[in-house]
Amino acid sequence: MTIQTIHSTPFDDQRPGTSGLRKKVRVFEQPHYLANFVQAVFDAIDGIAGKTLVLGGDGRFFNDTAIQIIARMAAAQGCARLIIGQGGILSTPAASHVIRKRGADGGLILSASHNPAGPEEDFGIKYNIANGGPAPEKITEAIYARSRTINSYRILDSVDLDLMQIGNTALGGCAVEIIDPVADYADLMRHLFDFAAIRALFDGGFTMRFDAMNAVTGPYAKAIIEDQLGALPGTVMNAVPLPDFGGGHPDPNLVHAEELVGLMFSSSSPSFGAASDGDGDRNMILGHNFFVTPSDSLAVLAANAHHTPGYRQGIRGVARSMPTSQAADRVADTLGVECHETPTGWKFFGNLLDAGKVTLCGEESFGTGSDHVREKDGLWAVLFWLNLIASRRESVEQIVRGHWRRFGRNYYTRHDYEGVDASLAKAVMTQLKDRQNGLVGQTLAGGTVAYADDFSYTDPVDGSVSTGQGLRFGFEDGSRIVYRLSGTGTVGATLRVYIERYEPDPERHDLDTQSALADLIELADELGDLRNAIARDQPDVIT
Ligand code: G16
Repeated sequence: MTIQTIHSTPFDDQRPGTSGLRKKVRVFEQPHYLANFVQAVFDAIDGIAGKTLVLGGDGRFFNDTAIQIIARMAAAQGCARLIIGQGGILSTPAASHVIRKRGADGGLILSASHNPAGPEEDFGIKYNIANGGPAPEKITEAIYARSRTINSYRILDSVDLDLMQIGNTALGGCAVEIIDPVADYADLMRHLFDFAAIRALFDGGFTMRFDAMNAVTGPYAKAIIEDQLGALPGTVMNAVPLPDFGGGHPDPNLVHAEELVGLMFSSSSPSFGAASDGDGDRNMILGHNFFVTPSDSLAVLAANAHHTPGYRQGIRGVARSMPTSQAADRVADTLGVECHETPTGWKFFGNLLDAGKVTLCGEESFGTGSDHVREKDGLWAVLFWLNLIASRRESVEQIVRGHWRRFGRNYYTRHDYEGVDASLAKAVMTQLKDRQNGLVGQTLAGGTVAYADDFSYTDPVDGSVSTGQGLRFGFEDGSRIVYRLSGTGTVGATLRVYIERYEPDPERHDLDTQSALADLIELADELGDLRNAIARDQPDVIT
């Protein structure tokens, strides 16, 4: 086997976004595109020689091709050990766990998360560090800088690895271990949650559906929910991971998980419904005729963590991304624990988790997780809810309504305008920023503006500062309108508008969310002048 040095020229579009580099498959298929980026990662981390790297992805189209290229590059550059999920499969949280458990130096996770897959759809790659979490900005910026100057990479001239054969093999001088992608993760879950109580729940006739959306969580959910917890066969729907996710859009929300949503909002609904996304880090929680917003889910888990074996000792603190509703803040306040507000992106939770400042984290974008790994974790959230249902003997709706009675309700919605011309979206943000000048103290939609700013975050652990993280319009009663441009899309720009209002009065906890927020929604359209500026009458997706 010879080591080849391949000459290439830099690409200027390899800056990692909110969660790694995400592009159309056709972009990744360009000669040298993936290899250049991987070389930029290796260079930015001072090389891969002597290191252990975990490798896996969500099984989408191009996953196996990419794994073969990365493995041969790592082997050519002195990597000591590669740990790869069988078939090239590892859910994002499982990859995070394997990195931690095996003491690896890092990992490359191949996924474009909830974005559709297939030859004409999306692919992605991100580097996770030794704590199992996404690389912080310092590293992603170094990768980007290197990608702009790179002019060659080294790769082993070898045959493909057999990714299906569990066990040890070698690639040049690099030891390669193909592992069962589910086993370690399932073990971890067994330690965190009361499997006996959940099993008793299912034995007693409790029913659920978990929609794996033909993406990576199918094998994980089948092994844990059906085989280990005893749920009826067929509980996991769309359980077979497919390279194009069955042509679907594996984003677990009310719009894209329509099959599950239809079932949960019908008379034949099971008691509990849940879904995860392409790479298994997102989750949606549903009861019969009842949707739990991700922000509420975080708050409920924080308030009830003591019901589970893994968090029986209580939680140290909670962190949420800035646009996530402030429901969890109220719980933290009551529990007397720390509460942190970070920019969007799971990478910002890593330091807080490592420093033991927080135990639970969550984001409005259907992400919830804890210090058990350094990624958000879809199936973990589902098991947490099952544990709560089993120990409280209440339905999803009863648990959430009880939570609102105790803490008040944060009505919350997100409006997404997708595929907007990037320059128009930028102009909206500039215009909004200008509007913020002198706004504090003024009355808008009957509320007094308490602050109007561009969110910036100083990491309390390493002091790093991240600016330009979203425009906030906050009111004295705690209501907020936030505007942000997504960092995960691959076509044009996605403008996100997040709207929130706190309602302490239990008599007013039954309103439809869009009606409860109607005046703020109107104000948000008006402030952004969205009808004129991007010529859209309504959002593409409302969650
Ligand atoms: C990623 C990040 C999340 C973020 C989400 C949405 O999730 O890991 O932290 O909240 O994107 O980001 P944006 O609003 O910039 O599109 P995932 O599930 O796509 O990896």
